[in-house]
Amino acid sequence: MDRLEKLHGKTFEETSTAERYKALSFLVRDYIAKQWIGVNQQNHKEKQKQVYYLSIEFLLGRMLGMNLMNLGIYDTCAAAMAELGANLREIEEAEEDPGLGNGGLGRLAACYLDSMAAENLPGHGCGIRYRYGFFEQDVVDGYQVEVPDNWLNDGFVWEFRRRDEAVTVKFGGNVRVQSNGKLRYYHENYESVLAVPYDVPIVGYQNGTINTLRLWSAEPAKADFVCSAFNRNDCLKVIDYKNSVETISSVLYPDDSSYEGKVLRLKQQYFLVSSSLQHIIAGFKKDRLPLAKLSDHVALHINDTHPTLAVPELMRILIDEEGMGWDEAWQITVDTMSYTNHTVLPEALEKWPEELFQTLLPRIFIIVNEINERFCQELWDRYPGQWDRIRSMAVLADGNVHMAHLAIVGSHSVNGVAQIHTEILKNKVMHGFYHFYPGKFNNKTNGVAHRRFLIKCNPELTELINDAIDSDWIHYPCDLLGLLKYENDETFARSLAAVKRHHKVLLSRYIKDWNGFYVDPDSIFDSQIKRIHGYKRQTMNAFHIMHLYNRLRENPDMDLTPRTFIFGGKSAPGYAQAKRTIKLINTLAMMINNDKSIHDKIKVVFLENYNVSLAELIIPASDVSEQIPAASREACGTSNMKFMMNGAVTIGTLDGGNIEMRNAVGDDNIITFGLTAEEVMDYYQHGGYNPWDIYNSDNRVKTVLDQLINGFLPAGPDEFRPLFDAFLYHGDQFFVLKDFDAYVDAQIRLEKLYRDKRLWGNMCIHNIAHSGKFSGDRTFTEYSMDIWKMQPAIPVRCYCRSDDALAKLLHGCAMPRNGHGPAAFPS
Ligand code: F58
Repeated sequence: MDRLEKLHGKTFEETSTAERYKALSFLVRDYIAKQWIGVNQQNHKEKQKQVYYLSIEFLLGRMLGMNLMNLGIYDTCAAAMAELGANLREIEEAEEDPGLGNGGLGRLAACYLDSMAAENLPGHGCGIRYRYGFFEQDVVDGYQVEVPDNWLNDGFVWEFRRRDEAVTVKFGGNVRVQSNGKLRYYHENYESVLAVPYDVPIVGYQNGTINTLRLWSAEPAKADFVCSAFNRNDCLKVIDYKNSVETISSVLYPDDSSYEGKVLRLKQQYFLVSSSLQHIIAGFKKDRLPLAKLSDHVALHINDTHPTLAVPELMRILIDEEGMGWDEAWQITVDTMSYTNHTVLPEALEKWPEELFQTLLPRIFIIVNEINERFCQELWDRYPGQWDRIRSMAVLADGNVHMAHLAIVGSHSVNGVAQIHTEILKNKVMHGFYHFYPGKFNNKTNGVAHRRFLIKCNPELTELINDAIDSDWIHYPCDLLGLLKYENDETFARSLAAVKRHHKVLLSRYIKDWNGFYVDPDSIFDSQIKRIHGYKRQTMNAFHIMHLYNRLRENPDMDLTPRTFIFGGKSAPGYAQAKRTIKLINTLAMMINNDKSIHDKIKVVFLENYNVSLAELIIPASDVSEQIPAASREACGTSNMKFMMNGAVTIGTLDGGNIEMRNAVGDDNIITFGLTAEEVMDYYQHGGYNPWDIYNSDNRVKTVLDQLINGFLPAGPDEFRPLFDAFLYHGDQFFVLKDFDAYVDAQIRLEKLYRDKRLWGNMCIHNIAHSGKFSGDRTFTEYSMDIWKMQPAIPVRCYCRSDDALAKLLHGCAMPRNGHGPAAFPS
């Protein structure tokens, strides 16, 4: 109260919810800061190995509620707010989602920060503090419109600016080489940019650990940053310079279709790794540790290819600044770095034109060139005369720098994010590298933060589980298997259904408020929430809806369990087909939701501006989780796991994490369909698929596709022509038509299962019970032990590293607690 009055100069009653959010958050921030200081001092003293997770994205989600929960003071705080007549949940909702990410890989980075802190492991994030987030999605007349995401408008309570720890990052210029027996490289005439860190504390789950997410902001480096009042041209130059510097950290994934856009993206990548590595090495030296032993004390993780320049940057620091020889520096670099691949899509594997790279980063280019030459020499020794093979693996080839190749060559570990994805990397996409470095490749199936995506967003389910099997599962997620004994327990099933319905009512209210129409909580809530992309096949879902609608128009009395189809997701701003898919979904919504003749049997909802907070609302409320990518294209997926934890049943293809989910729950508890990854890849390799065959033989497909262009849909005459063309004239790249029949059939099976309440309830229980394996704590423990060679402070617990989890559970895994409890919260 005191803090609130001082901060806003108003009485409690006079303040808005946003002001209350701010005052409470500042109070919690103070509380965290005190503990944080102690933890950092301890880290320095103990010289424990630290891991730094380098990532261009961190999709954090709201922090107040999570921090309160992790500190163990949520209930106290909720009660205190209630006493004042305020509602903590409403206050939490006043927090803006920090828009520092776009999709799965960014959210995964945030999940691992959560797990590392919860597991008491000193693991920190390094990223960029974008002035504007990815973008805010408005839907206008059914189209996605990108609005700048001004997430910092009211400040970000959780960050601590550390101007005193700023470092300088150098771009452009030239390199002077001097040889006095030993070659020395001097980078000259460069442009300096100041990287100013903002630290965000990452609070561990009720264990006293506080790690750090360090986000860098670009600022002008020149000390004489003043313009003479008499010289207007000088002034304009200074302003230009300031703007060009600040652009580096202004927005995530700037449009890279132009040369300038590409320069900016590469600048961002180097800015991130150079500032992070300078800071890490300086800290290391301050602790008086020998650089030769860097990898014993530091692990640097490259999250997708964007931070790959960490490899040459570490080489630069070790050679140019620390005077080390190449071989020693290389050994240290490889031992310290590890890399995760998140995609097999060829267009998503980054490469930069050599000329652009060399101009922007002349010293780094020399190092990359040397890495390439040495690597190609090794390849030549092993595969003499095999030019094509060597070219396909080179770091520099066809005038480009191949970032994934650089990341693989410069790391001791390369991992995929699901078993099938790792196998595809090993046997197809990166086969040459696997042949050459078989020991580097390993799998780490993704996992998600069950604290955010179950405990926090679904307290009712958490309570139900706690009542049933006690709360140990929170620390040992595999204990959820204990729920299996509630199969066929009517009371439990009823309670579970009541929890689901409660969340469906909440989501239905949100839809009424935002989309303006009512959806029935007693209909099946069927959700597909993810980036909008061709390979994720939101179009297939839309075509199935059109097909159902066609059947209903023919027979309005058709026996169909009412269903609400929910979509959420952003399209990349330059991705025209994905944007058209959004327009298609919204067009269907407008047409179907207003058609009285079908008696509300189906409804279509597109939720604007999908983000972490919306996911937390949608996931607990969903009965069905749509995970339907073209097999082999989805590296893993993570929303599939979040839905599973909340008792939704998956309808999905045999791809990514779905396969391991099926292995966990068994065929009866997941609905799978469609081409296998082998079949899809076989078509890619050998051809043999003609979408016209399906159009001509399957009347359902013909009708739906024709409706895209024959005026049936209330949209411009040529609005959906490019979609029609993509499916028929451009080969249906992601096999939507090919899988359509199997998908319709799977949907029929699903509906039949849903109608059998007892069966469906058991499926939900099975899914929740087996979801412990997909907690990020399991994945992160595997990373820490297998890749980073760190012993988690808490001994390994029952994380289902294999399918013998049940056995482990039966034998009991009595793991000691770490003994840190929450400190007293100031009243
Ligand atoms: C995602 N990748 C994968 N990339 O698609 C998903 O299967 C996986 O579960 C997840 O990573 C975590 O491993 C992803 O989110 C991007 O957003 C790219 C960023 C760079 C531009 C192109 C999209």
